[in-house]
Amino acid sequence: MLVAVVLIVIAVGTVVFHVVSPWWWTPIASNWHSIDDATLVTFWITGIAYVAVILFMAYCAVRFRYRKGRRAAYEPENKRLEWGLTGLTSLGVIGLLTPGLIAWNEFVTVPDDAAEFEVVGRQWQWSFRLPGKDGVLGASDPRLVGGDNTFGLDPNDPRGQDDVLIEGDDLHLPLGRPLKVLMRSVDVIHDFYVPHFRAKMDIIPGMVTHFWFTPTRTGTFDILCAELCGLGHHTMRGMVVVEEETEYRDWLQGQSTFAELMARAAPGDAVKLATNDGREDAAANGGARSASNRPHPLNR
Ligand SMILES: [Cu+2]
Repeated sequence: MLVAVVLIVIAVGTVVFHVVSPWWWTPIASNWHSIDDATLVTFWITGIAYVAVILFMAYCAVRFRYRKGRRAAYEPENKRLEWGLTGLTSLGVIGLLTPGLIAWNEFVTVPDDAAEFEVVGRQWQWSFRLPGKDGVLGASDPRLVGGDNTFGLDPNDPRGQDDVLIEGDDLHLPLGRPLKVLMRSVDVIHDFYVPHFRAKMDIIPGMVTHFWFTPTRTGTFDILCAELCGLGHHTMRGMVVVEEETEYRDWLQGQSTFAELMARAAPGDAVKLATNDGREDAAANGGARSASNRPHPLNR
């Protein structure tokens, strides 16, 4: 009897703690309510299954407890029970998978009017590239990554000349516009994650991954790396600032383009972009090492 009471207290306590928990999601700042809904459905299904299994255990502990002289009946096959459990489990699995698959399909199906920007992951900092006046990102190639071309942009591609490069500083984005995120890594697997946007995606060296979202409120939000990517993984933090279109335009005006940075760089010298102090340390501790020691492709 004591076992049954303990089991019921655990089940009820867990549910009560979930309801009054001090930990909950950050207030959402993007269009991805469907991702929150999918998570809520998961909570409901796993929660109901959890309570049902524990209550069944408590019931069994009382109903089938030891009594002198009583023997268990041996029943190796019970078709009705097996079909029932198979059907119930299948319904549960379908309920768990379907909302996620629907949300995932929306997450990677980019609307035609989405504007593009790029996130580059590197041990251990985030860099960003925004299209310039032509609205198009220029070509890039991992083989072009070098000391003064940390993004590996093709210097011969005219579309890349006006690309705006942000390294070691905050990413600014305009409010209310659908945005397609293109992600590249120059070293290992990273994962671009903004909890307020409910959005995250692995970044795999050698390929470009993507998703899309629309920022729905202004503010400054954390960017994290959700993939253990080396010793300095915990320092791989960044900020995204969502602001009104006019403020965003003003900020964009003040940033350097690829052409300006290349013109400013003496041949062979590393370009120093705006870098926050803490993040500069992280990069100096090995983050930029692999990239900066390679000869620049133009000087070979
Ligand atoms: Cu990382």
